[in-house]
Formats: sequence, C-alpha cells, structure tokens
Amino acid sequence: MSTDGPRTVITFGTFDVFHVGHLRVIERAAALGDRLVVGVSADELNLRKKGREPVFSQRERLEIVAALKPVSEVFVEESLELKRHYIQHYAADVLVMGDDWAGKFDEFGDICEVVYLTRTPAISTTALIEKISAGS
Ligand code: C2G
Repeated sequence: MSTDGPRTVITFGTFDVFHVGHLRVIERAAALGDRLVVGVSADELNLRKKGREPVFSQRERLEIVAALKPVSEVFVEESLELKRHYIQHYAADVLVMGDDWAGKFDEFGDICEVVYLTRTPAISTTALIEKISAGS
C-alpha cells in the first residue's frame, strides 16, 4: 500500500468469452485509481477450480485484457491462494472484485482497501456458452 504516488487498483478474473460485464467491472475498477493491474486466471487454475477448460486460452485472454484502454498491466493468476502475494507484489492500494465474491477477500483489508462492485445483470460466460451451443 502506498501513501503517495499513483493509486494502484488490482482485480482478478478469468475473462473468458469476453463480454460487456467484464468490460464494465474493468472500467469501474480503473476509475477507483490511477493504474489498473489485472490478474487473468491460468488455464490450469480454471481446470482445477471449475472442472473445465476456458473457451479461450490464457494467452488469448491475457492478450484481450491487456489491449483494453483502462488496463495498465496484466499477469497470469496461477493460484487463488496467492492473492496476498500479488497484492503486495504490485503494491496495490485497492482490490476490486465483483459482488459474486462479496466477503470472500475481506482478510486483505489489512494491506489494501477491498471493494466489491455490483455485477452487470443478465450476462455471464456460462449463459453465453449455453446460448451459443443451443444455436438460439
Ligand atoms: N463480472 C461482472 N458482471 C458479470 C460477469 C462478471 O461484474 N455479468 C465480473 C466478476 O464479478 C469478476 C470479473 O467480472 O469480478 C471477472 O469474472 P470471471 O471471468 O467470471 O472471473 P472469475 O472466474 O470469477 O475469477 O481470483 C478470481 C479468479 O480469477 C476467478
């Protein structure tokens, strides 16, 4: 956590089948500081935690997120258990997550501000995959 200088915001996500809900959380996270760092979850982490491979590979997901105007830096999030390490490594002042994670990261309140943003309603990667698969 830094007292002066640019305010760094960090957020994490899979950002698979990138959609407007992802864009909005990134834009709103960036607005909370001067520099936004995004941890994009590794393919291996997804397989372990969600039991399926993302549609887009981590290399592609990183490339998409890195190209967004509000994003200053991206890195691969190798493990959910490394959050404290990542927050400290990037000297983040604020951790932002969507409110599907509400309360889950309060333990990091000792090293940064923790903010949960309301999810964009009615859109998700899972729903998109289902819709595309159904061909409707
Ligand atoms: N999001 C949102 N609105 C939606 C869908 C997603 O605001 N309609 C937000 C989520 O709350 C999250 C971010 O977009 O903050 C990325 O969502 P996912 O790709 O689903 O990320 P997730 O798999 O939840 O992250 O350390 C966390 C891990 O990296 C996993």
